[in-house]
Amino acid sequence: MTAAVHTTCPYCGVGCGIVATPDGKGGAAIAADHDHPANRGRLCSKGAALGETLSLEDRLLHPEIDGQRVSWEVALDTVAEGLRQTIEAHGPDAVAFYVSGQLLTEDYYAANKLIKGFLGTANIDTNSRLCMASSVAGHKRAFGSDTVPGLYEDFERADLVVLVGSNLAWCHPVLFQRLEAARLARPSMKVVVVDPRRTETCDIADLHLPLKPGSDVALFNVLLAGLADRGVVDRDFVERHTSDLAAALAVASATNPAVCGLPRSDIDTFIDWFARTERVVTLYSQGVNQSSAGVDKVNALINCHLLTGRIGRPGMGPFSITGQPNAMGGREVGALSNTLAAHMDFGPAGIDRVARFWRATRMATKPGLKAVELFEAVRAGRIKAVWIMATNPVASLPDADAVREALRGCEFSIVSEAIRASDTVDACRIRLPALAWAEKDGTVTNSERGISRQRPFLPQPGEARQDWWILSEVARRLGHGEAFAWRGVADIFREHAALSGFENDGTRDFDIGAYAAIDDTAYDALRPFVWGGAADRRFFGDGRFFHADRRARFIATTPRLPVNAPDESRPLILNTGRVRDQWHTMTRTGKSVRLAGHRPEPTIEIHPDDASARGLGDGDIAEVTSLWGRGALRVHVTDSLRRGEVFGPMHWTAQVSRAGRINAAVNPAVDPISGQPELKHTPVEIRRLDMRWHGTILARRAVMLPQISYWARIRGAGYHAYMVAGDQPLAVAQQALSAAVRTANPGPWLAGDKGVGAVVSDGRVEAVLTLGSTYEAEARDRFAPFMALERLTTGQRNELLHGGTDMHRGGELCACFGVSRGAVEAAIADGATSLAAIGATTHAGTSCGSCRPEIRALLRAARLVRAA
Ligand SMILES: Nc1nc2c(c(=O)[nH]1)N[C@H]1C(S)=C(S)[C@@H](COP(=O)(O)OP(=O)(O)OC[C@H]3O[C@@H](n4cnc5c(=O)[nH]c(N)nc54)[C@H](O)[C@@H]3O)O[C@H]1N2
Ligand SMILES: Nc1nc2c(c(=O)[nH]1)N[C@H]1C(S)=C(S)[C@@H](COP(=O)(O)OP(=O)(O)OC[C@H]3O[C@@H](n4cnc5c(=O)[nH]c(N)nc54)[C@H](O)[C@@H]3O)O[C@H]1N2
Ligand code: SF4
Ligand SMILES: [Mo]
Repeated sequence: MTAAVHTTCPYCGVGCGIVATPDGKGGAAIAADHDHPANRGRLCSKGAALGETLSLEDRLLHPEIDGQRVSWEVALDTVAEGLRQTIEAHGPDAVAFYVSGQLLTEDYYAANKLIKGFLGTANIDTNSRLCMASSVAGHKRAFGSDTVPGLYEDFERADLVVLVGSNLAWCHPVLFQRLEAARLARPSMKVVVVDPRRTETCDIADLHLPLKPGSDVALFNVLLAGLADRGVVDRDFVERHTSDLAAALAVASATNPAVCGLPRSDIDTFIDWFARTERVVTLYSQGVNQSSAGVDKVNALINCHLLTGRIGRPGMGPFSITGQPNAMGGREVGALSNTLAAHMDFGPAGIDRVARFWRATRMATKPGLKAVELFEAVRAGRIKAVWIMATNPVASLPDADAVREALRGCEFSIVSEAIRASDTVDACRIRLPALAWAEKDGTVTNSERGISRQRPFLPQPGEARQDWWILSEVARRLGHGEAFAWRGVADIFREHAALSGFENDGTRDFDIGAYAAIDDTAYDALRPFVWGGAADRRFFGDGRFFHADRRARFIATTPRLPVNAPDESRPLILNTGRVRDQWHTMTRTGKSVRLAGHRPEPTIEIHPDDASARGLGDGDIAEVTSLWGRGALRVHVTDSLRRGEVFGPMHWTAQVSRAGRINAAVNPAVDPISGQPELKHTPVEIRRLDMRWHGTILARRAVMLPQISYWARIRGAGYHAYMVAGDQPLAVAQQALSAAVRTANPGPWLAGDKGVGAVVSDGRVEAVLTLGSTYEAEARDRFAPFMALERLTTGQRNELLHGGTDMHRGGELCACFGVSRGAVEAAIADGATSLAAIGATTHAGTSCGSCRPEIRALLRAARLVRAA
């Protein structure tokens, strides 16, 4: 295989098209697809670095039981027999699947069909429960169906874009770039960001509303009442196509805006802009969904679009942006525990229809457990067999230590995984090797209902198999061969399409029945397409919703406080989320060198006032403690947060840090309707850990670190980088760490100044260690250039041991060209005053563009300094 293959990015829900050209040596060149409607030639830093994630060194390549390699026959027989015995002895509800929005639609369909149609339980939930379950529930309450009405082009055609709880610049960078470009072309367009933090997304905001966490319902109630007061009501639309406005308005009018903690004038500006602008898109993400009031937040903002009739027409509507590449496919196959396939529900008609279509032998007849309760049931022993696919719950579920304990105590834990070691793999008994992105075949659906092909471009490694195949082999062993007799993914896609059209007649939004007869060649060549909607592919422009009376519902949303409130012993609110260059639990982005530099460590961000009240300084190590657990992270002091709130990234796991796994501390409170956990609001306290030394290690071969209070590791080019700290005396640490470094990286040891030591063999640096009583943020960047040299000159050796260089100061800003913050600052100091000028001298910001908000921030800071 060396021809270029058109496929889809495996990361975020934007669903960018990618052209992959294998190099014949296991790698591939990755480029943006210029013809794909989602990105038209754009990629972000993560997508552009996909080529660095393809190596096989960390892959799970053979089935394993209790740490022993076994054949597929043995593994599949064991899984099937275990499921059969569990069901026989304890009933179907003692079995559960926990799956993922990162499965392809065909895999997802197979998992859902097996458990709901043939094992007799709906105990299948997906990590999308943590991601967009509140949107699903909010859509259903408002529209009678889980429909995303709009299209990406609506952002470009809107005159006002409201981003609620979305850090679009970092989490959906290509859409952010499209928005940025649209704004440049049409400067009258306005952007409002509603987020307690001042994120990089605020870079393009005309108005930032840093509301009190959890107060979105109040804000949108106040907006609804404000619109009604100003008479901005589409009376015709409201009368003909909606119901229950009075109750919603009554609650909205009684809402006190003060709970948002915002200046009244800013709220008024927001209402004015919304009132004045016909074309408004309200895009929202995890700041809305991951909340104990998530569903109400969704409905509060949809209410405003229903009142003004601004839905389903160009440039307007509520827009739930999905996180994972196939979050939408998961909704289509109905893999949430409370939904059925093809956008059907657990009503008698839905159950009967799906059962007939599948010729189900043991159809689930009631909804199953939702993610958090599902793992509680595993821990309590009510669920005795659990099968996890394409997700890492020991890192990504709240109260994560309890999840690990649940899995370790489970008699029959199965994980289908692409990689050999993860926090979840480590806790499971049976490990099944799954194919990964470059090898997989099927379809995914992006945030705008766009279905695209993922096509394999690398050979299948080892004995790894695609998830649908593993599932059908187990099904066959359980006696369901006929229902799972697919020869390939095209068979599954046709069945999925046929079910969507089965007895539909316009009663369900999701209908791709036209594809039920697609042949293999056409499936292989399938071009990206958006399903459903009217002629312009939008839903609801005609006012026809999917409740039985075809009307949409206003929902009366009463503001309420988050479930766990801060108190004296835990006065801070822990907010969590993403950073620009890492994807979830770092199993893939963590392999990339160029993605490592932007945020190399797990940090806890804190406001300067809260930091000084606790004696915390930038670079300290702090312990974050909640009622559920704790973590140890690097402190970053920043006024981008409100007082009383701290922020930690979700990405670090036990594989790459000692205690950066933030979900050990995150509370498992959930929304009462959607069951989505409140991942953005945990009461915590933070205290400084007294470290007696800090250090950095760069080593070509991985080092087994001794017991120390803090460590985090990342990739370097041909080496591992460790940031370390501890509370032993410095001399003791120096000895223990240099011994550990030298055990893994043997060779002559050279001692330098200021706690620097290095193994230099034949003139090449094998490892370098620096330890001191204070934290040196720049050490990794200072030593990195030496690791790139095959042979040190005498001058370079002196520099390494006695000086170092600061050419890479400040960490990596531009991941595409490896340009440091220091280099950009130097360009500014040399007179560059624009993005273009910086691009011309350093290349920074000229490729994927993900770093442009940060460059602009540096330019602004420099302007302020000059003005002062
Ligand atoms: N780089 C990167 N991109 C990703 C991912 C990744 O791992 N890395 N993951 C993908 C996935 S699966 C998802 S779901 C998306 C998530 O995409 P986003 O939802 O944009 O990302 P988050 O950082 O989780 O959270 C968004 C914002 O919600 C804010 N927030 C917290 N509490 C509140 C509140 O009460 N109200 C409001 N209005 N805002 C609040 C946070 O401060 C945060 O800035 O990203 C996708 N894209
Ligand atoms: N504190 C906090 N926690 C959060 C969030 C937050 O904002 N804050 N966000 C939540 C959200 S929105 C999400 S979506 C989740 C994401 O959390 P997870 O789903 O747990 O994170 P990933 O690292 O994407 O895990 C996917 C796993 O699947 C494996 N894999 C990749 N491809 C395949 C495949 O084809 N088959 C199989 N079988 N395995 C494969 C990968 O190696 C990886 O281990 O995290 C949630 N957790
Ligand atoms: S925006 Fe980035 S991560 Fe998302 S699909 Fe496009 S390239 Fe992939
Ligand atoms: Mo997500």
